[in-house]
Amino acid sequence: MKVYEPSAIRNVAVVGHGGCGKTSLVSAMLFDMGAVTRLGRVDDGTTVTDFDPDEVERRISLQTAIAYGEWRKSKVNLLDAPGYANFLSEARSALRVADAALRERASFLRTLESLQGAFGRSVVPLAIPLGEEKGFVGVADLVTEKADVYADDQSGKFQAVDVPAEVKDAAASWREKLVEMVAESNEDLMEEFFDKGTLPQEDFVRGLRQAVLGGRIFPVLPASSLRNVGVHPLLDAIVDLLPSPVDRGEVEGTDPVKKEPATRKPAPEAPFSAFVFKTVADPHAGRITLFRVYSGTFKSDTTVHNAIRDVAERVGHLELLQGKTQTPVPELMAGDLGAVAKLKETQTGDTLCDKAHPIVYEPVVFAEPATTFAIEPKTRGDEDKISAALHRLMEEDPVLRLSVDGQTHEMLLSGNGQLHIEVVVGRLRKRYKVEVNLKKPRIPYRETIKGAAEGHGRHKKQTGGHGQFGDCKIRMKPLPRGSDFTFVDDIFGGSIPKNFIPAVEKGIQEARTKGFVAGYPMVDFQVELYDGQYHDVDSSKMSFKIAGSLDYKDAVAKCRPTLLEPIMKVEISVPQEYAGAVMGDLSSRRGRPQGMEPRGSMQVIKAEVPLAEMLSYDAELTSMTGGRGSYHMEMSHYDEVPGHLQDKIIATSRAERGGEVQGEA
Ligand SMILES: Nc1nc2c(ncn2[C@@H]2O[C@H](COP(=O)(O)OP(=O)(O)OP(=O)(O)O)[C@@H](O)[C@H]2O)c(=O)[nH]1
Ligand SMILES: [Mg+2]
Repeated sequence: MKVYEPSAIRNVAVVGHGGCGKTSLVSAMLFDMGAVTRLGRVDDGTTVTDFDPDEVERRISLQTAIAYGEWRKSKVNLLDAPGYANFLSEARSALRVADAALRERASFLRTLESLQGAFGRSVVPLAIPLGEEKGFVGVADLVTEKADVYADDQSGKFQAVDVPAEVKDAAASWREKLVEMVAESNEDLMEEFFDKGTLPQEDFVRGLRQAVLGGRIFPVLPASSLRNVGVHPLLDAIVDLLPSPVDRGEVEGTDPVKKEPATRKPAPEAPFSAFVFKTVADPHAGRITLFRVYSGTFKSDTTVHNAIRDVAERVGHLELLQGKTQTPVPELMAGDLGAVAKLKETQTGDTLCDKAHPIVYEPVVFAEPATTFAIEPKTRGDEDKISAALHRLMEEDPVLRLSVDGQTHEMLLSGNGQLHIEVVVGRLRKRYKVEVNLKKPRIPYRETIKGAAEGHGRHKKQTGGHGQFGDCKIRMKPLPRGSDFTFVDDIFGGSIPKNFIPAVEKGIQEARTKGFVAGYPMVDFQVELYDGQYHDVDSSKMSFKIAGSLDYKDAVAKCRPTLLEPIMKVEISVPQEYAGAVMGDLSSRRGRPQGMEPRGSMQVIKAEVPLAEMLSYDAELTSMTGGRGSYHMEMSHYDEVPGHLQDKIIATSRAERGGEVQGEA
């Protein structure tokens, strides 16, 4: 396998919204580069980069896959990222290790218009299509001023022809705009342009490259991946115009020993460093680590230093990945992407380097999970197996979280959305042979009191010989939200001996975990123990514990107990045109808007919404926005459940808990 110099490498992430044709385009590029011998199709499950059985079955990409080919002596590394919002974290990692992004859109002319609308004139076509839709047969290249007409057999073969008469005027006018844009991007070219009225071809091409590298021009090209038309000019543009790792310049990181900024040159002779952007948990091959070499040369069969974990990693064969297919390589130079199996300690986000020249690169930051489901094993006793399998899956999926709710004792699985969680459940079944049921998680309601009152608890039993006796009096009052519980010992004069007082508190503590109204923990209140009675022989810790719990019930009943529910801080990101509908929907979920702001082409809506109204939000946001909206939420605070909604929650909880609830509704 050939080893490529940094200047001959292009790392291109293909991004765009769900189902817009990214995987198909990657497939056509690989075929046209001769990296594969047939044109793979998403609909037949034959593409290189949608290789996971779930991807084939669902016909959507679930993870970033890498593939490569050679085009005009350069190595083109393609990162095919998923488009659906559920898997955006994967796209984030892909963009991190790419030097350029190819943004895939569905329709050329509409795309051009909307892009120019959003980003202005700097979005320019480098070619225009010959024909539309099914009649799209080729492209008129605005740089070479030639046209290519493609064979109708998806072979990608084409004939160079003169620009056809019907697009000649359009091509000339676009070319003129392009030359102007290039001239505008550089002062020398501007002068030349004013002198001569145009630019010599050589200067134009050089100026175009510089303008693209400098981010002053965003080129757009028409192509059909299914019909394999117009893909060659796209590959040419990748090699000619997009930055190589060398163009990207030095990479910034931190020296973990000196704790100061450090940089690395993307050169093969520099000290070695690489960033791990993804981990795949293969049930057979074990852990596969995907990395980008940022500096130096990574050689097979060496030992490297993991600068994050401060451990040595023994490295076996380095591999190139063509989707799932691995090809061993002796070494990889700065800028290249590759994989290595069976590293022991290394995780996604880690930096590998030369121990003598330590450096750490900033890890990719992932959004907090948006959705939580409760999971239960289909077969009793499978809990340990499930948790072990999920921990393996969490290694490759940093967004996934597993926890046990302290209050409801449910096993909770959190991820980016319902689709994400369903895919994980599918993997548990297929890879690890364990089955789980998904349920909406139970809402961790709480209870509190709204008034203050006194209570009296007396426990007295006289059965034959030794009796039981404890008597206590408390004052109970509400505390601010979030204060939980305070116990104040206000006994003077020994009406209850010191050694029994903790028993009273214990009795109240135990009783409050069972709530009063609906069996949820009672919070945000204070109890002040101020009086009581005891008996020299019959009093015991147990008697006072029982008295304490009776006292608690007596007081709570008079303190207007009520239910609290968790309120979430929700952030929703949707394309502008859906913002109104999403806002309207939030208000039907008892949401309180907290503001809206544009972020790129998206609107970010912030609101506080009760968790109870958000349990199936993922599916509904997907259907409201055609899969283009994403959201995440985190716990904000607890708030009282509105009166008219309490009865149902109380009835449900009482039915579930049988006779365990203490108070009367
Ligand atoms: N008509 C038409 N359909 C296309 C084109 N490109 C892709 N498709 C179809 O669109 C569907 C989605 O294509 P993919 O290539 O999987 O799209 P994607 O962007 O990779 O999708 P995700 O990775 O799931 O976001 C498939 O059924 C393709 O056959 C195209 O140029 N024209
Ligand atoms: Mg895809």
